Amino acid sequence: MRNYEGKGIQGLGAHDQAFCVELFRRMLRIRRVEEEIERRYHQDQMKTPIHLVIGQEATAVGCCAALRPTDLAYSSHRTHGVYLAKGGDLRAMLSEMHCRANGCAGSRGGSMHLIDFDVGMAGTSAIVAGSVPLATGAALAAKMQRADRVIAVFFGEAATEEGVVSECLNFAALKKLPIVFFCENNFYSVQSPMAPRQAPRELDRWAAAHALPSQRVDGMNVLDVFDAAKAAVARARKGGGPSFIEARVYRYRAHGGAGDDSKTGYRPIAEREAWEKLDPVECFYKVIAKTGLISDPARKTMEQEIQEEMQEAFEHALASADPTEADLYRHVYAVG
Ligand SMILES: Cc1ncc(C[n+]2csc(CCOP(=O)(O)OP(=O)(O)O)c2C)c(N)n1
Ligand SMILES: [Mg+2]
Repeated sequence: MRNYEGKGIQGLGAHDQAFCVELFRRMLRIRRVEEEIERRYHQDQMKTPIHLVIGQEATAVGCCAALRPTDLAYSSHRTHGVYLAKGGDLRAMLSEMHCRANGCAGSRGGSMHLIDFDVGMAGTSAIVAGSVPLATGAALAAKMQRADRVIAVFFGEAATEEGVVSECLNFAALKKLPIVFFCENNFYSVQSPMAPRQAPRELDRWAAAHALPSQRVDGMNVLDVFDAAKAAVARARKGGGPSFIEARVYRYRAHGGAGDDSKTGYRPIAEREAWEKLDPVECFYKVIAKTGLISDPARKTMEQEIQEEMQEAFEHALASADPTEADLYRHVYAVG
């Protein structure tokens, strides 16, 4: 519970109580959906690579809670958390992962390419840093159209090793674009730790050198994330320009696929275990339970509702039709 200490009365500060319970429900839902994806993954019915966010739920939920449905979110290859936190349709996500015609990307993308324009989930990309210039372009469009729209883009710390991210920070600061750059720093790129990849540097300070407000938050603490995102979104909406948030997090599972890969030796098991004590879902539950906002029976009901929704969504995906040959030629543009 270290991560909720000193945050005002019993850790919740001035946040609305129902809102806190809702943040918990959103994180729990993402956790349970991913656990079920993981449990079923070896049945080989999901024809897609997966990158689980288990352990990183607070970043997506905290930041997306600061966005309106009309604001846009973009994400990296680690997609499920942002998609669901932004309000993406669970059935369409699972259909996509099962390569069904009614998937959210028409079965063309799989887990790494989730999109739901109805709720402002504007897209995700398998290319490290690939979403960052797309989001920056969308922010330029919002500004040129004088639209009341803020863009948030999520990316891992490895994306900051790609030149295009520097270019986007510079361009967004120069043009005062309405965008929040949200870096989820989980310290690893696949199985490479930071030391061989980046000269010792603080990412929040590196970003600040591009002349935009930048801060580091505790990414395991959904309220810290929300507060930082709320301020950054408000600033962008007022025409104050971009911000950068570095959230330190830890993924509890393998880089890709199901299960944990720590036993291959690239990261100490004790390191993962230490971060598991900061579990964003369970630590927050303890805080809201201690404060009397939720009881164990109420949580049980919440768990049951999530289970029912999830099982129905899996069944729906499995019962949905495969794409047909004709679908191959839809959305294809060729110049003769
Ligand atoms: C341009 C590019 N280079 C390399 C890869 C291979 N790759 C896929 S995910 C990944 C790690 C990305 O790490 P990070 O951005 O920190 O995100 P995380 O997986 O830790 O969430 C790499 C190197 C890729 N997809 N795209
Ligand atoms: Mg990383």
